[in-house]
Amino acid sequence: MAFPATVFALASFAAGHGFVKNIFINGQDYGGYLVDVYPWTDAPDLIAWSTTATDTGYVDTGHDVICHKGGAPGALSGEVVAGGIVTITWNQWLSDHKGPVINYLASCKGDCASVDPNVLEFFKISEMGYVDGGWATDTLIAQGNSWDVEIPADIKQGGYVLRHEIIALHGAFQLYPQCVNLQVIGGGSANPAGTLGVKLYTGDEPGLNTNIWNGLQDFEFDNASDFYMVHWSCWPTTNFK
Ligand SMILES: [Cu+2]
Repeated sequence: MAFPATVFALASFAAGHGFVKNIFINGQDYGGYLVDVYPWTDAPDLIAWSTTATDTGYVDTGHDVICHKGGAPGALSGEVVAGGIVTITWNQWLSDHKGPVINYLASCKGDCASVDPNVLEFFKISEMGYVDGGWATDTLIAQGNSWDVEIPADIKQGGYVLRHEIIALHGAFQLYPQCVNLQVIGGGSANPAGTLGVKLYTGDEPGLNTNIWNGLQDFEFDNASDFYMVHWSCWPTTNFK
């Protein structure tokens, strides 16, 4: 006896994690890279980076950390005024995949559509970890799988890659980065130093190698930001949560 095909379809869907399906900026709705559709079609030009992560799974080391597996720049860029908000919306997130949500920018020093991901130097602009008894991913789900990213008001105008990332903390750390091209207008003169994508994490951070499914008793949470690894501060520091 054969199982109905829908059983398998549902099973594979449930095993998936998520991807960014929309990016909203100042009333403009930009489509995300629909990794469940576009790899098999003639995908439209997007501000979102394409990936080959058709399993919507995680990455944890090497080149894939930059902008996920096979990450390649979008052909377009979303225009945002410095100090403005970029709202990232995922198609879904699993409530048991808990951990921080972190946002980085990297200057493209030119056209983001043709930038080499290996030379992008990312600086962190915001992060949330474990706050008031809940993880950032709980907040994301409560917000309809959405996250507002505030672009620093004082950075230099120009092309930037926004690297938005969820980290799930069970077993080996699981990075779920998603990249988007932005054209920042206005702004000031700040030009923060960054870190190559492959060097964002060493893999040895204690907070990244824990399994919160086994409980949190081994960790002190009086400074949640210390917990989850990232050893350089946000720009500007007032965005540090
Ligand atoms: Cu998973």
